[in-house]
Amino acid sequence: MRKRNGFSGVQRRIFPIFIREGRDLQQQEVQEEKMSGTRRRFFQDAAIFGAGLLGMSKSLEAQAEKPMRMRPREANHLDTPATGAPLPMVTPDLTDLPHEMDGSVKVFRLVAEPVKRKIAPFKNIDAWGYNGSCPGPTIQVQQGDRVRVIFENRLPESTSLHWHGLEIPIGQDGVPYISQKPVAPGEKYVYEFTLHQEGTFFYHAHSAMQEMIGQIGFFVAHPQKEYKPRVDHDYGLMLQEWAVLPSNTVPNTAAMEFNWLTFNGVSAPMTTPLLARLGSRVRLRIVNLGMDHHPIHLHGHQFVVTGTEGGRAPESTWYPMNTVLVGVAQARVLEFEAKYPGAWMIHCHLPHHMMNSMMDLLRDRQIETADQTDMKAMSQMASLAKSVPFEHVHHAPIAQNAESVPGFPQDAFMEMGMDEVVAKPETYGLPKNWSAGMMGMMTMVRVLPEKEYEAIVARKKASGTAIEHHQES
Ligand SMILES: [Cu+2]
Repeated sequence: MRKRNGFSGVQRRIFPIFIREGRDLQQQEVQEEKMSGTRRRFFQDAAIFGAGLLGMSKSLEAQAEKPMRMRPREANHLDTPATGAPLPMVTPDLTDLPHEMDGSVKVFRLVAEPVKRKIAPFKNIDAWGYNGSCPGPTIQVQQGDRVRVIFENRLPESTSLHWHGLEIPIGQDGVPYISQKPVAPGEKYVYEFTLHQEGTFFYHAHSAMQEMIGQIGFFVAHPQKEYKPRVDHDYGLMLQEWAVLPSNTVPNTAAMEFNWLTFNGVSAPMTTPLLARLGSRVRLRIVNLGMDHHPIHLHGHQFVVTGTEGGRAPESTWYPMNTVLVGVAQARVLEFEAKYPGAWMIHCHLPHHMMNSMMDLLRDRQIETADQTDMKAMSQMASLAKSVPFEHVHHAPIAQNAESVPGFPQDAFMEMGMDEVVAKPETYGLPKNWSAGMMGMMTMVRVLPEKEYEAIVARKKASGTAIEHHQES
């Protein structure tokens, strides 16, 4: 087994002290033995999972006897970048901003403008963003690049662009009145700088209310020298929160109570699952710009934080975690080995961030938390289903005497399946009613054995949803 893909690599990261200091080899061997036991079990699980999900278990059993084989530079990207080129980050539910070259300068065109965003199948909001997108399109460059951003303001008020975390000349810092004149509606402004850093950054308007109505986007600087260990998948998630009153579309940017929580501008179950090939190494970059700090939790796998908004962190600072607090204006970069097959949740663990606004859905038909009967609730759900795209109105079982129990209902009646309306290649093969378990600031990483992974990639290709990157050739 090649070290890069094998568990010896994982082991190096899990037990760095034994290995780095070259001592206690016996203990290392014990761990190695434990690992191979884990590996056996994990292949058995893989075979069972494969058989259950898509009925493609034949070659999996054979695979279980062989070491995993990884393609070089495989990725969530269908077109593998040329050797030596950085693996681009994929920002699900958003696009990348293309660029053109002016000599050796990478030239981007960014337009600030109002954006209508569907954040759930039954909820549209009037946000502001860039180039028709909220958050704005992802900018990806490489450390050392000379970057020019031709910025145009099509908002009804003045704005500017701040490059969060970049060490660039003061004239490029984008703070109104301090480092530049505000860019008036209809005006253009050109930002240009050379990037000496690597890491996960972002751009945003440097005005509080504009930030809260959505004016932010990823700015990723890939390192000149590839990070070690290299990853097979690289994903970005932008955290935002919105206060939108029932029957309204305009977020209240002064509110402190948020009822819509989004990853990359959409609430679960509209968030597109992240795909990871079983045995691959996954990087996840998370940026937060809102009024709350979000503890982001990954199910089923431990990860290490390999970087912050300040760039790559030394390996000596990495330690196992499964929940990372992403504070406001911070970036946290996680990496993990996708070892266990399944659809594993990634979500903010603040309970109120794990749901969408029932108030907004139900409007005046809000289910009261007292004096409620199953039949009444179901009839409310049924009338709701006429105006919103639920495919099935039902709920998990409740006790016969439920209504006599103080506190009932809590989560009963909250489950609304809408598998069909949010279906896309990445949701293919998920269990029926999966969408009823997904709400708010939530997505999942689907760790898939080879054949299942390939089946979904084929569906993405067929549906034309394959993500294309604008790599220099
Ligand atoms: Cu949260």
